[in-house]
Amino acid sequence: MTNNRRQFLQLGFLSALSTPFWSAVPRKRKRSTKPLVIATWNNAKACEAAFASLQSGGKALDAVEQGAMVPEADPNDRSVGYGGRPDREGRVTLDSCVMDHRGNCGSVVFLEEIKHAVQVARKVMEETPHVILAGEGAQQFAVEQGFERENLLTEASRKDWQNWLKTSDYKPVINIENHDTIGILAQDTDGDLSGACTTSGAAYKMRGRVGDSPIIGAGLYVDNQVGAAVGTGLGEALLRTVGSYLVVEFMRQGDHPQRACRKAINRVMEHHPDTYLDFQIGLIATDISGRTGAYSIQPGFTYAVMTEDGVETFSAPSALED
Ligand code: SD4
Repeated sequence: MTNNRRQFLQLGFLSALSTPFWSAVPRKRKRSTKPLVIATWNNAKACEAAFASLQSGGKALDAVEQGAMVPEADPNDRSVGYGGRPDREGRVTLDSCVMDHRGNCGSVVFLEEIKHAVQVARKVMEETPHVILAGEGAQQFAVEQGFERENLLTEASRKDWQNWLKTSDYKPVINIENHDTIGILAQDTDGDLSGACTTSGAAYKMRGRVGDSPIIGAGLYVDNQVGAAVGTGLGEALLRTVGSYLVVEFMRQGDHPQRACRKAINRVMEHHPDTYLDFQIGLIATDISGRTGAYSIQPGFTYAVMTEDGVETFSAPSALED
């Protein structure tokens, strides 16, 4: 045996001894090509719109955009787009982002008077050299792209805000004032993943406040080699923990999406030991093999999944119930 070969074998043997078995690279899962959509809260209609897009040959990115536009246009969804609850000055400001299977992303933050923030986020991704546009600049860009300015404050949301002004107590009500933001993930028939998230943010937030929903890694993350995750709830907690990215990283290490969501929720709670009882965070995820999962801190978080078998809404398991 040559010296080189002996050295090589010795090194191989030593490195096998020093490599703990749990750090072995997880087996790559087989990519599913069955269309799938998963969305936060009771967004079954959004799932149906997204799924219809997949079935007519749309890519996952088209699907999540179509899905997110449903609650954006719905005045009864009080956390998204038209009809969303305003900030404490009575102005509706929107946050949204998209991420595709190539790792491209686009986002708008603090956008006013444009209903379909998710479409503007996609335009930022596709038509600009940037990832995020904010406030006036985002609105100017939207108008240049042909979007119309419109008043997004409905009478119902204006009345609620005026009631809120009587106390001006900023303590978002769990599962109510941080409820219904849509985070939506899709897998298309090529097996590619994309995601979108769109919201009017925390009700009665300070003017200028931006949450997790338009921030890649916090509110949404997609890695086409691993899976995708999206969050809802009190955005500050997901910003502090980069929650969606964390879910994807747990999946990369081999965790099932369900376990990955639970571990990320545990991390959020560890990060907020004195306050986690006072807020909600919900996370949903899918991996490339079409397995899905969800988990929240508080009970009450729901999510919808659509496959060829139809759409179904589930209650996510939660840390406080388990
Ligand atoms: C935010 N995460 O702005 C959003 C709110 C939300 O359901 O998820 N509402 O903090």
